[in-house]
Amino acid sequence: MKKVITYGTYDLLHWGHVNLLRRARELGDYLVVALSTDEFNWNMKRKKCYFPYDKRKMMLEAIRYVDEVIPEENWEQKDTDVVKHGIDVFVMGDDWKGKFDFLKDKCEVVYLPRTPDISTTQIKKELERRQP
Ligand code: C2G
Repeated sequence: MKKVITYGTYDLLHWGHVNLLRRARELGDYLVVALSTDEFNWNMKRKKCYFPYDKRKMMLEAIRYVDEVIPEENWEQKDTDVVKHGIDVFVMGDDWKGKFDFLKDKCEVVYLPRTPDISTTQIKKELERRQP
């Protein structure tokens, strides 16, 4: 079984996320998503999630392309994750291009083109703009 892993916040889930998950899953037979915890998002990414971890996890688990969701608690866990979970392919959107090449000695590293014209930041800004 060819196992794929990808990481992310996946807050305000949108079609750009689903597009990434679909293509990631197509690279193997099993997709693990390492989902950033609320603490990691705030402490390390200065991102305050709209939805808490358990809701973001539940939504990801409902996506047909996703086989397993694990917590992403720090930047350093990727090395151990790919070994612990027997990962063959590490996938991220190409906004991260080159950032995870250090994993190439453990697994294939693939950066997929981001889906244009959609992002969580864009959704939040558009909602603010529509406020009366
Ligand atoms: N993505 C995409 N197209 C978009 C928006 C996002 O392909 N329009 C991809 C990103 O490139 C990423 C994934 O969807 O691979 C999840 O995006 P985020 O939730 O924004 O992830 P991020 O906050 O970048 O966290 O350790 C890595 C980090 O956890 C990644």
